[in-house]
Amino acid sequence: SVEASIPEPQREAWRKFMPKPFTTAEEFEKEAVRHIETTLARSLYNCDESAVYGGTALAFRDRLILDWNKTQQTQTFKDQKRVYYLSLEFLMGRALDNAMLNVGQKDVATKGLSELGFRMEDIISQEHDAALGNGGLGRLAACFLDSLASLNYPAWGYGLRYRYGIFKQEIVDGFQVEVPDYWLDFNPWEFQRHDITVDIQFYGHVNRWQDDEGKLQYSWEGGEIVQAVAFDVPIPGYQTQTCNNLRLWGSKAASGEFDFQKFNSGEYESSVADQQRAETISAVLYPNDNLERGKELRLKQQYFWCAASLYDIVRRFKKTKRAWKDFPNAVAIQLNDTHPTLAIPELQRILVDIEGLEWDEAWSIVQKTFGYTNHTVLPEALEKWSVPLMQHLLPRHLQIIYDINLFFLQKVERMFPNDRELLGRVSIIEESNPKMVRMAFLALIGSHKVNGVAELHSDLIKTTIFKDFVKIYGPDKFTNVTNGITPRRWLHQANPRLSALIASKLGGHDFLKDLTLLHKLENFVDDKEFRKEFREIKYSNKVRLAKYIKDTMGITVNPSSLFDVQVKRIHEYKRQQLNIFGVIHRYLEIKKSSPEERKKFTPRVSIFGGKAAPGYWMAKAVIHLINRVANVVNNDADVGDLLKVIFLEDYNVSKAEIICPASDISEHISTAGTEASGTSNMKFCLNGGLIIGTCDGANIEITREIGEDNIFLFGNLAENVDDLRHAHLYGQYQLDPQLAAVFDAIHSGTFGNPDSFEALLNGIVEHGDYYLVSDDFASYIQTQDLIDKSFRDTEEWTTKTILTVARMGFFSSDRCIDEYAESIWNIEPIAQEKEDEKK
Ligand code: B1H
Ligand code: IMP
Repeated sequence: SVEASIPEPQREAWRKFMPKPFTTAEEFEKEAVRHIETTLARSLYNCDESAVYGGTALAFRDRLILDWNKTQQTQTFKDQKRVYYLSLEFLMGRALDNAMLNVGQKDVATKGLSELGFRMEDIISQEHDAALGNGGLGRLAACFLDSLASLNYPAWGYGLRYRYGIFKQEIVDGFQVEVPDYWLDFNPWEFQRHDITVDIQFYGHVNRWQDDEGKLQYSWEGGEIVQAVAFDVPIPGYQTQTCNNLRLWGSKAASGEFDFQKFNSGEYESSVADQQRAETISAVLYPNDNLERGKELRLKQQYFWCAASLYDIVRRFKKTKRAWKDFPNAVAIQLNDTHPTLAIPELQRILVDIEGLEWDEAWSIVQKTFGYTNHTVLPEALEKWSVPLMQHLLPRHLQIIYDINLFFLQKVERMFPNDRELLGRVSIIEESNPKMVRMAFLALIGSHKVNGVAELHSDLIKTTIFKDFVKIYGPDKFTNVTNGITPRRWLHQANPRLSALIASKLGGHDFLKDLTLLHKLENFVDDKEFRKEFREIKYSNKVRLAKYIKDTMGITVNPSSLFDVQVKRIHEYKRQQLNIFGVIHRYLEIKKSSPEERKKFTPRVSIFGGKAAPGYWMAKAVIHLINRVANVVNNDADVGDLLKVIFLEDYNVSKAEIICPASDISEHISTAGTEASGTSNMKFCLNGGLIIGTCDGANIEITREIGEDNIFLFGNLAENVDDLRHAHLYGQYQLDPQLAAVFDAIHSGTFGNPDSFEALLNGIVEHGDYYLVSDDFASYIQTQDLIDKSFRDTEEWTTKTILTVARMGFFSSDRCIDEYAESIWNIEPIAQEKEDEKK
């Protein structure tokens, strides 16, 4: 059993044989070679880069596991309050480089590998990205895990172990094609816990009876059982012994479920089919970003994961033998958006139906335990589940949700008597046909705090989707925690030369643990030598990206050009269409100018990247247009180096690590009020790139921190968006004349058959231009011209980029996690033993 331990007299022997972590290149080589020979069964004569990657990863995993064991032991022993971060997405990217840098042994391993005849870079690039997420929401969860461990907080992540992560994107004839991402062929970073399994129930029916004291009792019976198996992923902190845990649940048929009756009576195939049906639950990540589709399998995923995680959390709590009312003093659970909202009725069910607590006592525990982070106000992304579906799949949970709603509405009724409309607006149940469960309302009602992810967004949720709830609960239930990013991956790992330059000026790498120290760089803004090195690093990062473009696409781009980058999920609200229309405008301007005039253009490379949800036709049309434009522009001899257009295939975390350090300008140009925060804006700035952006999400706070002179803002403000939309639909609509010229070019067939783009253009010209592309076009073009000018003044540009880096301290996910810990979770870090007290 998990709890068994070695008796005291025998522990001496154990301690004597405890493995010791390697510290020299030679010790590292010994470990790596041992793993290659024995764990992987490869030899001197058939050892390629992938085997060396395997040996290196396993050598580091051993190290992490030693730290992990110690960390879990300490956390169990100290029994401080822990936080559990529930997220359906963890977009981790590669683990090896991160592990080497966090434990501080990358140099040792680099030396070791070169003694074995391999280059570190080649070995690192053997690793398959762990891509269990769509975009910002999933990557935020990954940055949070890094910060939680680096700050020594007792914290676990809980997620699903998808066999297929986000699809791999291929571009075929300019169209996106989705290819399955099977990433588990060789994954040295997970540990299957054969002994940690939970049976999860679906469907069935509810029994109700009176017990001896006349109290109503409920039990949920029958239905289908699927087994959840734990897979643990170690999460090392940066330069600390803390190694936290990410527990991912895989699904398989429950042991009773593999029907031996059927098996023995010769129905072998159908018993295997049952097995496969169970495994389907954790088979694939839903590839939608900011979009909900209401599929039954998705609801099954959500319940499967919530129920397994809560069972595990409750089991851990019960080991401590504390009273139930103490549960919120031992456990904080954070809901990453509404996807884990079923954890709320599930905990209530455990406490009332299984543990026998009174409803009110249980409900007070539930509310104190949960916190809910909202990540979007887009209506199409707000989760709703149909009541009949929930009735079928989770009959007892639906009853509990109805009871939660009843008690809540009674309270509202007492506060605001006779306001029927208010009751209808705030009810968890939407009275539509079919009725729907509004998950955001359930999450809000079941939590003690609700937060948005940037100041504007946190204000917006209080005036739009949750307006009535501010009246009911008061403003203090709502708070803001502006997103952040981990400087370990997004500066130190992605841009080692910049990290080293900064360290040389600030006297060490302390800024990686306290990013506000970057402000000291301002002292060097006039230092000639520093400025030169700073520029050279940006240039060499651009050379690296140019080489990547050449190697993968065969297109030559000039690294002296202005690199203009927009990489993120393709979505109408993020407005890649605005960007590509701007590119077409630029192309038309170049074409109509004389050879003399052409010399005045600032050469640009417009780089796009990102995936469209497979069923999102408008987003796919945008990808197609970008590729058609690229085809024409890149092959037009009149244009030459003045403009190149690149669509990078299969944008993911490890490509972001190459792209972010190589941009001069990146685009964060969502319609104001639609992008909750954005986090790539922070990554580009931290790497000395400037941004063109709208007054949206975290752009606003970035501006406040780095200064208006160092950012290129344009476009309408969030407060004007509703009026503009209304005017489009009910006034006469005037297409911006420069945009009209762009549309004329598309219509005339400059970029091939225009039929493919009819819907895209019609959405703007005929159907109200919901995303305000035309309203913002003139201001966008003008701002791009300003950028051209500014970029030509190398000295001015250098000053802007250095000041930007120096002022990005606020956007570390460490700051963000400290805010959650203090204002929502009420948890403390675990005190670390000092070096000399160890042993
Ligand atoms: C964000 C999502 C999202 N907000 C539904 N909402 C999903 C919604 O699979 N689904 O159904 C998946 C993802 N993702 C992003 O979160 C915001 O758009 C960004 O602005 C924000 O920076 C990020 C992290 O807070
Ligand atoms: P849990 O909290 O019981 O789930 O424990 C999580 C993991 O931490 C287990 O799988 C153990 O490996 C480890 N662990 C928990 N308690 C102890 C302990 O007292 N000593 C050592 N390891 C522990």
